[in-house]
Amino acid sequence: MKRMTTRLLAGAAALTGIGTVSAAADELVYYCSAQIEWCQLMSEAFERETGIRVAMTRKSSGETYAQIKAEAANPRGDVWWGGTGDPHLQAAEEGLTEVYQSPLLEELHDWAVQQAEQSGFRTVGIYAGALGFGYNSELFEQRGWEPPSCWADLTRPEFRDEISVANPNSSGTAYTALATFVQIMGEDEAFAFLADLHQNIAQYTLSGSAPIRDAARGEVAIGIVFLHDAVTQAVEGFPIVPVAPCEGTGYEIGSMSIIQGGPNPDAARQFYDFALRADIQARAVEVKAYQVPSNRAAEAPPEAPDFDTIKLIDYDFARFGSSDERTRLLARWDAEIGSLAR
Ligand code: S7P
Repeated sequence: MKRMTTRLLAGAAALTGIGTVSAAADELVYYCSAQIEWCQLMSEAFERETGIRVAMTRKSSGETYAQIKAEAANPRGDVWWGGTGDPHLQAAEEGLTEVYQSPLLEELHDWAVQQAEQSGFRTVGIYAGALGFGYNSELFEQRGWEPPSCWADLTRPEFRDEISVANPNSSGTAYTALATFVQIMGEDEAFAFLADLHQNIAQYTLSGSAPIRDAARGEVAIGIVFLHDAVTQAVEGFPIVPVAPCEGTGYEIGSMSIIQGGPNPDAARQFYDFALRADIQARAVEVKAYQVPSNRAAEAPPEAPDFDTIKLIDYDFARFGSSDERTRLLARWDAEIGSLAR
């Protein structure tokens, strides 16, 4: 309707010569940090329903945070959808995102609302996912290896150059892993573990889900990822076995934020409400996205990892989503792990 109105106004302006009508209300600049297929589904569904044209960019969580920060003096994006919650919380603390209380908040699980409350309503939970790893069972059989069941198993010498994980600067998944190890082991022990693990890392990827795609194709044996990303590869038919580590594990509250001062605030709020709806969240399964949805009326797909069977830690989002802590931990990772010889 809005699009039609704008077109009619534009047509009238052309006929009467009264100047131009801004097309701004007809557009949404959408930054997406979930898997590309889901990003596209959301973009196309929103365009189809509203007639608002969507310009989409897909980047990992840490990269999108950095882009929004770099653009803060002249914001280009309207809404940031998906990606792990920590960098959304950091953006909120730094005033890079806008306060908005959607009328749909009352339909959401407590954990999603808590994410909103914690940020002063500058972000909100849209899905949840538990961290873990997946291994290629065919490779394991061929090599006669015992399957890993704990984080500690990943430092076994036979896994040299057989593990892939992302770089926590670009990837929200890898930052969740870093914060998880710190919470399970204590900070110095976690960095000692990461240094041992480094011996087995084939590569630190840009994107958080790339490691399990590498494992699926047999380029490495193990990928450290969110469990739902491992499930996606298994559902695709690859010989991937997801593992919820025995010591316990962290999790993400995948989040959404409206960018402060973005060019199309009305369209951003429209998208925000749209993305919180149960019928929209339930469509994730169409693109094999198996996160747990935040709207209580959107059923988690049967393939989604069952949180009740996973030993989840009480992830400290306030600490690990704070600007100082995230900046400090990433600097320590760069100094002590990213700089190690390969
Ligand atoms: O693939 C889906 C997903 O695991 O990716 C998001 C992730 O943060 C984006 O990738 P990066 O790790 O590269 O930032 C998660 O929020 C989401 O569940």
